[in-house]
Amino acid sequence: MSHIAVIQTPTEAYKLVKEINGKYFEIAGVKTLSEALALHMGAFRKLYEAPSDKEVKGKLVAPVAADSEIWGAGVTYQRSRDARKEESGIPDVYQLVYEADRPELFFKATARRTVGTEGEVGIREDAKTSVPEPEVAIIINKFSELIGMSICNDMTSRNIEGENPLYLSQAKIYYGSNALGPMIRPIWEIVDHDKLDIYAKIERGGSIVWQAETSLKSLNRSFDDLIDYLFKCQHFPVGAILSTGTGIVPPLDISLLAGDLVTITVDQIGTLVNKVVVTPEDINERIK
Ligand code: DO4
Ligand code: MG
Repeated sequence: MSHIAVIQTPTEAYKLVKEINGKYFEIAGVKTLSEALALHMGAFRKLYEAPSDKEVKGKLVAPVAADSEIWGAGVTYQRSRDARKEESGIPDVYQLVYEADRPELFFKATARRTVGTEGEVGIREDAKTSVPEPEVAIIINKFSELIGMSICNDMTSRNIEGENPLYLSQAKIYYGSNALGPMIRPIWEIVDHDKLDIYAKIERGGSIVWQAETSLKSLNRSFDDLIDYLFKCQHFPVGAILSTGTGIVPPLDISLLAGDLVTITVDQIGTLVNKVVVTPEDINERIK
């Protein structure tokens, strides 16, 4: 088993490597995920599968390149539709988009706005309720070929979105709102990639306060359909990462608190773990 991974080294912020048994190896001919996603899948696969004994040391980071874009799909599972109808003052939009041909797609994050496994995810200081959204992310090259799968936590300020769907960007795009990782599993290594099980839990002070599971079998759209719409009237010279929506939503009385641990596991892909911190309103003045 192997993964496409990104590590930080003393000289490179986002170095693309091949992970085997916890060790990282150089992939000759490609230095970043963007370079990989600018190649046809066959060409990249050849480079990826060529034997490499050049081990590289570094810290595992989110599987992105400096210029990666992360997008989100929404209301792609019945559970997401129902939870949103329950919390929203304007429930019809969710029912309509669930049934429509055109999916909900939104810009979620850049590399700078994304943390990897063991990074900290944020809950907005000005939100009353915040939830994780455990999702499968698909990695697509510039030719719209699906080359791998990863895990995304599409953090959401629930009451802000619930107040008005037009607040979606504020509910979903803020400092600390996106986690991706731990790595990318190449699509050619995954068996039945559209049937994987997804598990999530929130731990607080060592106890599980919420856990749930779903399966990609419950996804209401195909990956091909989502990719087709994502690539309409768009230019993705370095490919794109698309989080395919959540099928797991906590009940209304569960909200994340600082110190919580969110763990998302997807069969054959891996486990993404993130600690929750509060994103203060004046974060812009605090970080250098
Ligand atoms: O409609 C708002 C966003 C939906 C979403 O992120 C999801 O269903 O996962
Ligand atoms: Mg989502």
